[in-house]
Amino acid sequence: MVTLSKRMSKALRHEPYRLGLTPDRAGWVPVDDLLAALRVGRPDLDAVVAGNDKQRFAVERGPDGVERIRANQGHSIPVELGLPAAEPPPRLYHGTGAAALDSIRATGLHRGGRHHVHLSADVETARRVGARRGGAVVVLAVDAAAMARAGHAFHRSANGVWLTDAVPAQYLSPG
Ligand code: HQG
Repeated sequence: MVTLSKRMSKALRHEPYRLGLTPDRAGWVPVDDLLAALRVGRPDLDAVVAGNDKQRFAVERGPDGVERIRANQGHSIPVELGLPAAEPPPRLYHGTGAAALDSIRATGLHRGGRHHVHLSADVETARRVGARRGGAVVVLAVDAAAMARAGHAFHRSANGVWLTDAVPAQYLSPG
């Protein structure tokens, strides 16, 4: 299941074109197209969508009646997720590797290859995100209330990840 989840993430977020998939502007592809491209059966796909620890995928019936699927966040291909701006909780968290700390302190958080900087609502989740790469983890607190007051926009993905364009260094402190 983890392997299939990773293949689905890659197909829907990063490399649809290599698999012959053409997501629409909002990142949706027909479920049947994804099944064919990945050569998997519907029960396996449904199990990943339902069982995924992070609710990474959304399945729905499109306006044309065709069932479609997209990743809830994390794309590197251009997509308009259409998420409304949302008021963030006063504090958000970002987990990262200790090696990145000096650079982050100097220049703030950048979105890298993704569309947004990803922030977590709680320390525990942030720690897990930071631990993905192995090595020492640092959790930073983000003064989201001050950022919002200063006009930075926040969005909340369907699976509860907080997204923003960048976090200037002045809003960061040890978590
Ligand atoms: C770091 C996973 C140096 C940043 C997770 C991070 C998340 C800097 C890395 C989602 C920097 C980017 C996103 C700076 C940022 N100097 N390093 N100025 N600014 N960084 O993977 O937040 O499994 O693109 O700290 O659960 O780690 O894909 O972002 O370490 O929600 O669903 O640059 O990915 O979700 O790495 O993770 P990433 P992330 P999925």
